[in-house]
Amino acid sequence: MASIEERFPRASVMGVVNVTPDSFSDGGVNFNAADAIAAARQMVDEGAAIVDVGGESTRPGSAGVTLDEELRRVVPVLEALQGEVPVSIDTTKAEVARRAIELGAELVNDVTALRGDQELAEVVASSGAYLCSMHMQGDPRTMQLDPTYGDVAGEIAAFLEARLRFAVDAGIPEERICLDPGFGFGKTVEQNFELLRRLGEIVTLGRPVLVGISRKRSLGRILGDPEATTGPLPASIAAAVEAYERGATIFRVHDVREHVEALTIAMAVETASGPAEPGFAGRERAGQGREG
Ligand code: HH2
Repeated sequence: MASIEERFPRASVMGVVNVTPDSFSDGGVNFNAADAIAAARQMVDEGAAIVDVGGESTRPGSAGVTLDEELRRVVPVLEALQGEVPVSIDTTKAEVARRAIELGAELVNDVTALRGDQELAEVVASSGAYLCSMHMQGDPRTMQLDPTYGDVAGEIAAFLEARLRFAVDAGIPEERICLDPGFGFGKTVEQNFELLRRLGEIVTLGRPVLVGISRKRSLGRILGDPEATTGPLPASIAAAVEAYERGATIFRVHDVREHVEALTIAMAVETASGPAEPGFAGRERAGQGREG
């Protein structure tokens, strides 16, 4: 079975498909299953290596949804995409992950880093799915009230290393795990930017790093709106390219085509040999030429 770095070479884009009425930047846009399915197909055509389907918002202040409601939202989408679009499931619930894997999901994206549902580690371990293990201080309801760190990058690196060990001890092979510092999950604007600047300290843990900074509110706040709840696309792209330059591998984004284009340029600069072969699964289909 392919390691996560073989399956998702640097840089790979993960498109966000929120089947929710209340996500922080696109709540309601893909709440209807038909819209979510169409959005997922389009993301792959635009070069996404995988789409991350989620039925529960984790925005600051959110309270969560029941298991039945989450399944009701994501199952029809997963059924339609099965065998056609590579899917990751963004869930903290073992039962949702189990159903999603049955329906073809290859990656479980758990924002609790296996600290929530006690059954989730076993579901991932026994299925052979990939795992994204993310840092969060507190929980979505309260995480932005007063996030506090002595050394933000150092503490998050130590946390992710410990959660990696936990996952491996639970039977999930290390080569199937990627790590995510969790931009916006219990972090102030300053902490998010320090974390981005020092992302190399997470990369040195030796696992692929996934970043989800697309549209996050810190971007809007740096631009001068102290009440911003989202950030604009150019700011998202700049942050993604900064993360790429510090070694990030997988980019969880809402605007796939624009990020694929920006990251293709960043990759071409790094390799000095034109766009690298791996990474953007849909590049050929999206008709992006390789000459000139
Ligand atoms: N961010 C969100 C949700 N899931 N997963 C990972 N691994 N990393 C992230 O940064 C991340 C995530 C929040 O973004 P979004 O899904 O657009 O919003 P919401 O949680 O409100 O649905």
